[in-house]
Amino acid sequence: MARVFVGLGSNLSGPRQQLQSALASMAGIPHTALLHHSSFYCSAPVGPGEQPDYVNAAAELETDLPPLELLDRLQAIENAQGRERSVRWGARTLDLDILLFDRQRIDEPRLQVPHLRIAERNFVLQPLAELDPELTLPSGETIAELLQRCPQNRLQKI
Ligand code: A4P
Ligand code: MG
Repeated sequence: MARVFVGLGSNLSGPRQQLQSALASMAGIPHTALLHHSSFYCSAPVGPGEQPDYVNAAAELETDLPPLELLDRLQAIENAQGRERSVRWGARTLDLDILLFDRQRIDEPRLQVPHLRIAERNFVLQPLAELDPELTLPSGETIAELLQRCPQNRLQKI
């Protein structure tokens, strides 16, 4: 089974409830187990224009699904929770990103892993560090090391 980390984010329509629902749905993905999730964090929005604060978290899964099938399942959950894709980095009810898939590097049109912006975002790294600070990227860097170098945007555990 592959060990996978998924980032969760929402800043519309009851963000905490959106994350709770997403976790419940992720627990039902076939051939997959939801092992742990981090605390929820309130974070300053990164992106265009005025938008509400985000709630972010990370989850640890084990799966027998290939990466693109897992992506399909996660996108189905986003869609079921009313996700509309209009503005890149714009406000959203739910964003589920595959952050790490074992120590694989994946570079396909629909899927790049590790997630390309993982190292710039404390709202991704802090929840991951809570799950496993020793977690290592394919580059050999640990989450704790990345976190030390990352911009410290406003982030607060809820
Ligand atoms: N895609 C490629 N790689 C992946 C991956 N590793 N995981 C593709 C998931 N999807 C991946 O994503 C666009 C396409 O990326 C998908 O169709 C998939 O095939 P999307 O979710 O439709 O669009 P997006 O999320 O607006 O784009 P993107 O580039 O994924 O945005 P990010 O980088 O996820 O940023 N500020 C705070 N505080 N907290 C946040 O959570 N999130 C974003 C979104 C911006 N600002 C934020 C937050
Ligand atoms: Mg996304």
